[in-house]
Amino acid sequence: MFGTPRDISDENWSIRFIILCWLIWKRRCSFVLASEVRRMEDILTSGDRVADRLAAKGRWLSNEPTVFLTAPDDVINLVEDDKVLSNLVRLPLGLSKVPGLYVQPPNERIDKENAIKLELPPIDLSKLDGPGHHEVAEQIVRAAETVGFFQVVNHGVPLHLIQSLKDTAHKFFGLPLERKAVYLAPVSPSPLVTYGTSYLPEKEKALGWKDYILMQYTGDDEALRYWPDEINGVLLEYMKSSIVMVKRLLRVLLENIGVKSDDSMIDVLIGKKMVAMIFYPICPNPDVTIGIGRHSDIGMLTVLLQDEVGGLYVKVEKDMDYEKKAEWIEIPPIPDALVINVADMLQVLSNGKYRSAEHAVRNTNINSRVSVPIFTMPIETAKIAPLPQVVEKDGIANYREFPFGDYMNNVFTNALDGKKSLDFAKIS
Ligand SMILES: O=C(O)CCC(=O)C(=O)O
Repeated sequence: MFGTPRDISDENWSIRFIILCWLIWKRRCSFVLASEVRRMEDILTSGDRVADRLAAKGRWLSNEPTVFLTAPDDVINLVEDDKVLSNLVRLPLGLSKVPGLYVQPPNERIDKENAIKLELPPIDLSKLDGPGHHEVAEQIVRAAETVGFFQVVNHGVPLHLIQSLKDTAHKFFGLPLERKAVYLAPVSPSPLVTYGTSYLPEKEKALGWKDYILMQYTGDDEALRYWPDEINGVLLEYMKSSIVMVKRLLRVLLENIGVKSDDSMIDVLIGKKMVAMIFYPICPNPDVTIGIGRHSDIGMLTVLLQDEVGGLYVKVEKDMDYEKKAEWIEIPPIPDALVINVADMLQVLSNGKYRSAEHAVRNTNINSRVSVPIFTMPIETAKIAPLPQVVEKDGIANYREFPFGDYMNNVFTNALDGKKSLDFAKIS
């Protein structure tokens, strides 16, 4: 029944042989993979011409989905296990299931069943300079005081520019990875430009399902020199005409709280600008991921260009009209409209009268989406505190005074967490 001693020894040899082959194969794989990763780390920290070197590694760094999908599971697991590396390498486009690092805890997801669409018509800014001024100003103020988000049309930003920007964004993110990887944070030729997926992967609970390129504006010359050539022209033009609109909106909002603003005041309040281009790839499991997690913007006003795909949601706060109806309000795309939202500094200056809205982006499994936000914010040395005219009226200041640079540093060293950023300034 048990066979002869000779038989047993034969069986032992074949089992040993199989185990030996398996061990050699496994050792070889882990050696290859570990060295790949070490070389990646070298590259990413070396400050070398990263593009050439990443290009040479196209086998699994390519953003060709099929190439990535043919990579051994171990490669995917390695990238999956390392948040920072995964953030730097690439979203695994084309996967049929999102890797674990992108799966959000249930309380961070956006449940579509728990959301309503904001059906308010967009505000027509062409009427702001005519007899309709009062009515339009009231619409802007009401929106800033309630949801903190509104959409505008006839805003003065040329429509051909908006279309061209969307096309440019799709083209840019469609470039081979090595062309974009030169802007990865550790190796970017300028601190003004950063490419990545999640903003602070080492601190976030799960990664965002997106890619972004973030550019600081410090002047035209620097923008033309350091922002990617493929996008700098159209982005600069878009930013400049958007800023004209931001100034008009800001004047209306300040006037409503009794503050007469002049050019020098506005220049301080929106003296710092950042522009991002964001790409949300099609997601196989949009119910468990998030494009950008819950956050409020840190500056004054944000101008957002979103394409026709949708996915932008505002969190309903306790005292909102929508409180009993839903947890989220969807801001649907409107052709030719731009989205405007109130950010933290405007909430502070208005002593809480204007609402910096907590918002997030949900992915879809139907289309990839692009958006282009322009963040306007005070210069870093500006001392921010509720404006005296509002404090006098309210009888109390709800926020302390601080330099904007300190606020910014605090936000940029912490993971996104809804409106927690404002705790830095609150007097409780
Ligand atoms: O992509 C969007 O619609 C929103 C982007 C956003 O919230 C941000 O970049 O802060």
